[in-house]
Amino acid sequence: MSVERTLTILKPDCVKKGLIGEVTKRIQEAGFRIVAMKMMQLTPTTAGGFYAVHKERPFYGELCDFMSSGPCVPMVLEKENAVSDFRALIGATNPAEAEEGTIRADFADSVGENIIHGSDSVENGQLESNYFFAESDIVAVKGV
Ligand code: 3AN
Repeated sequence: MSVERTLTILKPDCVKKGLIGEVTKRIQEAGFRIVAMKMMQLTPTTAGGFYAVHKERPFYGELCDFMSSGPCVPMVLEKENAVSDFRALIGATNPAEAEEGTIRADFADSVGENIIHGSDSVENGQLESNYFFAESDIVAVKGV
């Protein structure tokens, strides 16, 4: 297995519920290295650019409004097999279908407000990391 990068976003509902610490702890305890992170507020336009792939979907407007409704915390994570291991850690998009013990099963309210994002492929992990971070923002983290 090779070391991969994935992009996560602690979404506005995660921040509003005071769960930044709890969710970050789970991410680190699962062996992910945080190699970049920041807190920021997206605009509907920057949220829309990130989710451009969903532009034609009926929930796109709602998604952009939600993602720009408050601060969020994007992070770049590294780990062997990071992309699929992270998707397993967060659980299914719809929290009602997410496996017990996953982040979405434990904290998310609905498919629209589901606490956390995780890239769905290595290629998207890189593209999505580039959406929020310059390569010079990414640090080398060793020994954790
Ligand atoms: P995931 O984030 O699990 O990869 P995607 O890529 O299918 O899921 O969807 C991106 C985001 O769009 C989801 N995280 C969720 O916030 C929102 N979303 C997906 N499906 C729906 C839906 N049926 N209704 C409302 N929002 C949705």
